[in-house]
Amino acid sequence: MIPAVEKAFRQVKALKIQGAEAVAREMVRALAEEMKAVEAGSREDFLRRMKKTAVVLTSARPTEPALRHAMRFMLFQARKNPSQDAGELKKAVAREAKAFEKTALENKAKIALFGSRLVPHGASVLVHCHSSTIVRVLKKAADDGKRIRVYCTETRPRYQGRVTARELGDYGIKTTLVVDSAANYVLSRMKDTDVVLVGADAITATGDLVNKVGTSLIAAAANEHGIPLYSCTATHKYDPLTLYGVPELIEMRPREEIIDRGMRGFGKVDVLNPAFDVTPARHVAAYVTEIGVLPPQALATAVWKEYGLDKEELF
Ligand code: RUB
Repeated sequence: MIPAVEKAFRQVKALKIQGAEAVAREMVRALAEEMKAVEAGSREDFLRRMKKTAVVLTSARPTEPALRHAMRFMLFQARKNPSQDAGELKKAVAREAKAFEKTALENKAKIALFGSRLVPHGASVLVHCHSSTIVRVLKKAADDGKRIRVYCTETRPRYQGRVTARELGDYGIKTTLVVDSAANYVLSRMKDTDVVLVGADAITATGDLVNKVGTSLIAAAANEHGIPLYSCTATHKYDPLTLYGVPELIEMRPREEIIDRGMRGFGKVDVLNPAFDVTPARHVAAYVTEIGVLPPQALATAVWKEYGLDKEELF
């Protein structure tokens, strides 16, 4: 891999670039950069190398269907015109990477519009982790003149919630940072017009939500208090492999994220550090997507209806 692509890979792996959307876009750019530098002897050679690079880039975050989807989409686009030689393919891949980015931005604007309509004036909103989509929804609500209060969980162990809190605070939105375990306390004081908003890393065929670890606990508590939880996400987080019985992998992160170098006396202690967890569909009020606000059970069908069956090679 060329140095710039290696750097992108390292940054994604180390969570310096995080959030499903940002990861997918960065890797599409990286794939296009790598393919620009490749000297392929033939169309077949080009496509073989492209697939190899896509598989390597995907391995940076194993639980990122948006990333897998983006890589599949790029391969599918590259393969679809058999008359293109290696030189033409190079240009086509660069074009597709730009188109991917454009569509992602357009989708996000639609989700921001639909999602902001679910946030009433005067509402309190609880959010978890850092989702660029959620930040966009909340900024849109603020742009529309709604006065809202957002509670951000810190999101241990990597504190992505601090990023959210800073971004919203800087935008002039009233923001409160709380420790993760205060989520139930916040929810218990909410009124029934308030909402919980989270992003998504993956959505399964049965409508379950895979998102930052802790989401399922917040969702269960929100359900208990009668507060709706919406997941705002582009439909490319839907993982078609789950339709064929493939379980969603949960990425395990290193122990050093929890037991850092300064902590003594933990040599005999094991650490479990899952990056994500699964929220059952029954705790998700709806998915707010670019094609509309969908109940979890309808999402898979709606995606198929809108975009057709996923005929791309699944890996
Ligand atoms: C981030 C996370 C986000 C989703 C959605 O986890 O769980 O909620 O990725 O983000 P991590 P977006 O920090 O481990 O990547 O809406 O930006 O796609």
